[in-house]
Amino acid sequence: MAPSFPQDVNEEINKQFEELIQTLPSHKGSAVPTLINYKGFWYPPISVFKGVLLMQDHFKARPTDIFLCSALKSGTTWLKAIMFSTMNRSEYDFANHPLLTTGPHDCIPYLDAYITEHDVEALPSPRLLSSHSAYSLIPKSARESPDCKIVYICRNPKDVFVSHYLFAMKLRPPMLPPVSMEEAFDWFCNGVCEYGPYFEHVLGYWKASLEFPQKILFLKYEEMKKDPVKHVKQLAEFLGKPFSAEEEKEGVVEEIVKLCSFENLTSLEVNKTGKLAFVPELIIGNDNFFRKGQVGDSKNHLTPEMIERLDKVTEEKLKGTGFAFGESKKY
Ligand code: PAP
Repeated sequence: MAPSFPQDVNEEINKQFEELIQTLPSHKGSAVPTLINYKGFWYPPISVFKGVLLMQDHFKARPTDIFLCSALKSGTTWLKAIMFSTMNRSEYDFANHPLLTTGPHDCIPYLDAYITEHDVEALPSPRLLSSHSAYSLIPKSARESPDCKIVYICRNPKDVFVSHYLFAMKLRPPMLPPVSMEEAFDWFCNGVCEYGPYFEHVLGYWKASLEFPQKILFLKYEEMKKDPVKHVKQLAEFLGKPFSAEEEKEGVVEEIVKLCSFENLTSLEVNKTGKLAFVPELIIGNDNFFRKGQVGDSKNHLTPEMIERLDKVTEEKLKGTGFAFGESKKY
């Protein structure tokens, strides 16, 4: 594990990991049999959790680091493609772009898992990294650095739940008893989901983005779907790489939007048949990260009662925060 860390750090983390998975509160999970609650958030007790322990105190943020943070199923794959192509736009031409042969998840390492197997210090600056962890659990040095940037994406909870449930059922080992959508829905409404509670995850980043607007850009999946060009420009500006007038005239923004579109990415062989190894025990076909890519598909899966319940939970959770999901009331 973690070849870049001294042996005493590895030993300490392994010991902590073994102790915590025995002692932390647990709950049934959907993709995995059990989730454990660490400092208020639910994790699968696999080596990704070791990564979370490692990255909090043993990751050294650089001022040039850029983090893409998100809860599950909020638009990470899409934003990875957009961030990678925006940041590296002068390196590659669109006809021969790495994203044509590499899945978006392989373009930006998932730090929570990556740190357990790789030397993060060996990555060249500026490092683009992703995390599904809550704001309070991403590396302390990244939170405290005035310069390193965080881009967060959220999505309306109904679509997040449905997207995750369908994904989880594909990943759930077949020897385990199935979990019904009703059961998983109940857990989600009660705050139990991987890396969640969902609302606390979103609100943690939302509040931090209000406090540190130069450091944290908060995006909404639905708004990006409505006007991707505007959001790619906003992202580039935030990351200190605004598009020049010449680039805009040449249609570079539109090229990025087209390259990263659901239609384009799903047409590529790498995203149909390629596989992704987050950690040795978590190997996932790239196709699992693409399903419909639409806003509001949850209405085709949830009953009116479920919609009413989740809308009510959402209203209660957001009361007094000033935050609203993108278009969440329309479906
Ligand atoms: P992750 O948390 O496992 O990384 P993430 O990429 O955040 O998943 O979310 C997957 C969702 O984004 C899927 O939504 P759906 O189940 O409602 O369809 C997926 O289809 C959608 N998605 C993936 N790529 C794109 C894209 N290029 N544009 C829009 N949506 C996308």
